[in-house]
Amino acid sequence: MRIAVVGLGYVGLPLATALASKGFEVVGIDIDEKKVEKVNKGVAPIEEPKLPEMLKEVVSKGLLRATTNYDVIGETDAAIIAVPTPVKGGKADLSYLESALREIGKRMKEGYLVVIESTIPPGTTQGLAKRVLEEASGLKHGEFYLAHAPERLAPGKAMEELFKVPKLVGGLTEEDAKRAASIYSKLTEGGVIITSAINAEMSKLAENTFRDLNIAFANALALLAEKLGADVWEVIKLANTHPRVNIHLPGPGVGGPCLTKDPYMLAEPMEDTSKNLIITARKINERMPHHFAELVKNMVKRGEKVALLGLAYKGGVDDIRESPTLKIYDLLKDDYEVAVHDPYVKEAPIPFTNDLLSAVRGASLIAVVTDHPDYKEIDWGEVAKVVKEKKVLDGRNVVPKEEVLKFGFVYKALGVGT
Ligand code: SAJ
Repeated sequence: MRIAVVGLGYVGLPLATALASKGFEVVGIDIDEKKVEKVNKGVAPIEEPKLPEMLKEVVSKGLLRATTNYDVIGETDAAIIAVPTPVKGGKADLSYLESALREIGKRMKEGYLVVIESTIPPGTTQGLAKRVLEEASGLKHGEFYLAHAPERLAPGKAMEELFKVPKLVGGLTEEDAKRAASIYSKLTEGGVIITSAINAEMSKLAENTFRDLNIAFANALALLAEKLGADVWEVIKLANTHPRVNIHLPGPGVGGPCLTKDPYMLAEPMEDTSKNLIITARKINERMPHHFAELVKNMVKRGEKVALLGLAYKGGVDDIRESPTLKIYDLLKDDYEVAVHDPYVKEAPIPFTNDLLSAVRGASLIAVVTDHPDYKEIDWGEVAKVVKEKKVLDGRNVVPKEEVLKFGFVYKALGVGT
């Protein structure tokens, strides 16, 4: 089977590579010529563990190639769409999706299958997608097939999860779903679950919104613990000993491309009270970088140097999309000399270093923003020698408290009151 994957980003490229590794003949389509060139050379334009090796192999075997030209749709049997669906002003911008659908529609023949992996507002497959494909192709649904198989990949684990996580496949009819499922059943050991398009659309948004609500609750507890003189990390650990409780962790913010936007897509068509639940949780999470910046300001005099540890939006990855650190940097940069450290990040719109000692040298406060595993292993003795003032603010409960106290640091954690 020949498959076109439209959009060679964080979702599309790992998927195209994984499909090719299972023997499908895959052609990737992207509007970015530079990206296409790189892929054709077997070089990954995005950072994702294990992707470079796999990509190189499938490209060299001729199983994956890339192009900017949609005419290749005519040589394929199915297209999987993985283009961005950003949220602007609380509403999903579906213009990239619509344009991809139109370009595919113009070129697809009877019997063609279109699968949407992009995260979309409920009703988009039945509404916009079917309409645009019918208009552009002149075919009626039934003469072509249409399904929604939402991506569920966590950046940093994509090449594992593609082959392991159960795949939800929602069709407009069962026939649509079965056709799409026949592709994914060759990809994932986690199994393929067939459902309707509307259920697949809603469940994808529900997964990420559940996580966002849960983290917002943890953050609300952190703010309360600070006020009452409790320790939120201990409170959550205790509550989670209950067999039916699983409270997530608080922190200086919720970043990444998914949790920061998907809740808005789910909330948009809801009636007010339900919508408020989701929007309020988002607001709590969106306020956390401000709260963290306030904690910093309470610990250190204006004009001093502050070292922010972690620029990636979560631990163990080099991805800075919607990272809370970007916001915190912005909130502090006018009043402090701010140095940002990250062990993994290679490119960013703000100054940063991969060298920890240069970031903390002369600092009056070290503030940990990201839960990189590396921050559990810091040599605090060495750090103590180069800082101006020995003060640590731990936003993620990753710093070994006893260890830093031993070297004479003042230690404060987010979510812990005095
Ligand atoms: N975070 C917390 N506290 C926690 C867990 C996470 O503050 O207890 C923060 C992280 O630091 C990060 C943000 O939340 O800034 C988001 O990280 P994440 O680990 O929740 O997930 P993502 O955004 O990398 O990926 C999510 C995943 N969804 C779920 O786990 C339900 C992934 O499986 C989805 O495929 C992905 O969104 C997506 O593309 O939709």
